[in-house]
Amino acid sequence: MASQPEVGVSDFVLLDNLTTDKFIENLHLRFQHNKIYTNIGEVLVSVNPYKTLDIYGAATMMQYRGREMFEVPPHVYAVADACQRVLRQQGRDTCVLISGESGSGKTEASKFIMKYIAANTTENQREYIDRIKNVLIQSNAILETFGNAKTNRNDNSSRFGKYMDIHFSAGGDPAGGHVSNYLLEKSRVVAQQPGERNFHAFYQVSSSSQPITSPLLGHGSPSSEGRLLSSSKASKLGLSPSTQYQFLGPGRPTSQDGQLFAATNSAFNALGFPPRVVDEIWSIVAAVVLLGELTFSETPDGNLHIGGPLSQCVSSLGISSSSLQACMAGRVLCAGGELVSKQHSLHDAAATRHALAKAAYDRLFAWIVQQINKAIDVPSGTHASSVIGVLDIYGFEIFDTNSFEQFCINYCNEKLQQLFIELVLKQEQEEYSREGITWTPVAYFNNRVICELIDAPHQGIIAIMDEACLNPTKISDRQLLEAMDKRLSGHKHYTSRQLAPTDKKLQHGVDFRITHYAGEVTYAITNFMDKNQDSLWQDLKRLLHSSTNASLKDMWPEGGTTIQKTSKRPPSAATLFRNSMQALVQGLLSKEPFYVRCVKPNPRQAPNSWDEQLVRHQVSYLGLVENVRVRRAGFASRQRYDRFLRRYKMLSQYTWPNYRGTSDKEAVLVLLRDLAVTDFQAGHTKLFIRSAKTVHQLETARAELIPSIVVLLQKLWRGAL
Ligand code: AOV
Ligand code: MG
Repeated sequence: MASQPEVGVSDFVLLDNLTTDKFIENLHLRFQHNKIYTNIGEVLVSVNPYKTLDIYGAATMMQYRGREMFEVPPHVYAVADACQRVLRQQGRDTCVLISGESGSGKTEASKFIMKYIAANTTENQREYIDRIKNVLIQSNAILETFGNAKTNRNDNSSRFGKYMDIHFSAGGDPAGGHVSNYLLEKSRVVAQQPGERNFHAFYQVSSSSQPITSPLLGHGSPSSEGRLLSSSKASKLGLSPSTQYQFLGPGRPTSQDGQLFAATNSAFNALGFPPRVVDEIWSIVAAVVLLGELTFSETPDGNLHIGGPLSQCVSSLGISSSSLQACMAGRVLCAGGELVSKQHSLHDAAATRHALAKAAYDRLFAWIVQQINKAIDVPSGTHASSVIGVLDIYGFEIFDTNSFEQFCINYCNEKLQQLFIELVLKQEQEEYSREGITWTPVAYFNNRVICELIDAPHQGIIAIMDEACLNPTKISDRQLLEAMDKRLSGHKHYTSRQLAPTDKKLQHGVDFRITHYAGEVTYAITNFMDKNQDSLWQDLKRLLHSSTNASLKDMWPEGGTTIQKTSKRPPSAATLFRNSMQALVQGLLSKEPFYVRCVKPNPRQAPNSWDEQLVRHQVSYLGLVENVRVRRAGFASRQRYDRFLRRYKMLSQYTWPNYRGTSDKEAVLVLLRDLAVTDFQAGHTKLFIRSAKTVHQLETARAELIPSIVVLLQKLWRGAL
């Protein structure tokens, strides 16, 4: 690779006199020179440039192919290549864990990794592999349309957690994939904070009634489908780009939304979604917007009257006006084992409408992920042997008002940080002391205590919330907060106004505060009970199942059953989320992890702007300086003596073909002395080599010797020697 002048140090391990100031100085210096990537050993630190850099093209990709991380400048491609190499050479599953706060560049990094992995394939079955690659990459476009939105932190913020497994054939080529999605922020469907938008899909479909002048149109069949939809279907959907819709807030669709609409349709086409299904998906999205426009009033004879675009709304949902009317006017309940009808007040009707809109969209999203999985699944008959997992979650976030969704999102970030601490900081240090390696322990903050505050059985916040939800008498949000206060008083990371009466930043009876690893967040308890219970009237499920929109019907199979007199309460939203996080962590633990730690340079999403305080805060809570300390005292390689000896014994006349001494450890030390290798420490059972370069040199020497050894062995076998 053409060597470029070094800016600062490209690996923090090489910094003289490591301090947080020096760390930030190096990060800033490199950022100013557009060197957004810096290593900490094999951990990659990435700073969002908020501008397009010419560092992701095919030529750059070629420079990283098959190269060791220490041979090439730090880059997200180097991480992707290392992942693929471990997979190909050792047959081990790997994963990339991308973390950082909202807007720090996680989703972009995940896409670059996928792009690199997809491009780095062999020449076998080119056409088939090209299709798989295309499908994997296009699936991202659909997920972003339906699962991302503009927030005050990020114009394209992921509002769901995404973990994608890419499956590889025995030859090392992508064979398919699987997406797991975590808790979509569905409250956004009906309301957004000032300055934010609803999910992109809503604006894309509303912009579709405008003639689309996208450069993406005019390239083959997918685009003509986009055009077709824009002219005929969109007007049928009854949406107009210039109308202000309740659920869409003050923001109007932009020309970019129009272009992205075409791109989304093109992606649907690439994944093999039939045009009928695509039409049905957009119908549901449009119907959700129209649900927000319905008005409720009472007729003189006391019945519910629905005004607004009712006929358009029900036609898009594929249901009858009368059935929607019935579900808004009242519901059937099971009380004391008997089914009874309950009439809705106007307020109940509006709340039911909101619940229906959220549930319809949430289920639509989950269903789209299922369809994507069918499209990218490893075809039967193909043997997929290993996996690279890419985790791209919603980043840690603090808004003016933080609710149940932020609570879950920030908990997810705590779990990921805990995984990083366990694997990178804790286990590494524990191994050193176990092996008797000379070592000064590095102090770091272990956020396990915060994870437990949230998810400990019986005592954690989730357990307290679930208990309240199970209570036969209805518990209010305020009562829930009181229960939490009672059980959590004295916990260092939990505060409420009741526990700290002088803390004027907290509203009495409403707010509680968690001191997260990444900062203090004040949560408003309002709606925690409802959001955790997350129940939907059975009538509404039946309503959606009755749809003539075949996709919508398919999304609500449980609506096909009769109303049950006794239905078991399903697990709460927080419990489901906690379980899915625990399963995720278990899955990740079985893979060899690589880390990308993303840093946001300023809160304005602006290029060339550096907010020292913001960066310092992230460097601190990500534990980056501690990471360098552990790494510095750390070692690039550790191997059991017997394995090391077996692999390298041919490199010394004293150990080849056999060492005549007493132990493997002794043999390894003789071998190293003969090779003049000094940057190691000898543990009780393992050898620790400090630099990756030394390991590389050993590997090269071995590779050079192998052909002559093979010749020698052949001669031996033939009795020629
Ligand atoms: P996030 O995934 O970490 O936030 P994104 O990956 O969406 O953040 O990045 C936010 C924006 O920063 C992108 O839309 C790009 O405009 C810009 N950006 C990020 N990385 C790069 C890069 N390498 N080069 C150029 N621009 C970049 V969130 O989903 O809100 O938690 O939770
Ligand atoms: Mg994201």
